Amino acid sequence: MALERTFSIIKPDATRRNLTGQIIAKLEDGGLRVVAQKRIRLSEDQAKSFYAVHKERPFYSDLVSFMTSGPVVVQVLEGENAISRNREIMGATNPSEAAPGTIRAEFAENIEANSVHGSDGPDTAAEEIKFFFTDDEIVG
Ligand code: RTP
Ligand code: MG
Repeated sequence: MALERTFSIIKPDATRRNLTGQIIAKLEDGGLRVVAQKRIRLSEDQAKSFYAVHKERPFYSDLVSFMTSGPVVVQVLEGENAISRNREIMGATNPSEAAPGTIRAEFAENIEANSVHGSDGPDTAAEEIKFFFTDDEIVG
């Protein structure tokens, strides 16, 4: 299988606890390469638009508040089957259901403050990468 790219966010609960390096180590140990990265503060508009797919869900406004509550690290990750590989390394959305050794099992605080985001398919990966990065910011 050819190299694939996915989009990742290290969420505010993780940057607050200074876990960025430990999370990146798990991504790299899992076979992914960071090919673009920046630390930013999401605006309310960015968070609302990024999570627009969830706008009818009961947790939407809490999620937008959480995602704007502190710095995030946005990344493009590259590797074989990067999209599904990243979701394996992250673990289940709810840390109480996440497999041992996954990022969420080790670091997530709860189902919302769950330390990382990863794209869920090729179309969302492409859209999410474009939302945060220009082509010349990605160095494979
Ligand atoms: P993500 O999009 O962040 O990679 O996470 P995911 O696919 O595992 O989960 P998704 O269903 O897409 O939900 C997006 C994010 O919303 C928050 N959430 N809160 N309070 C709740 O019940 C609840 N459910 C989801 C989490 O931050 C989740 O990652
Ligand atoms: Mg999702």
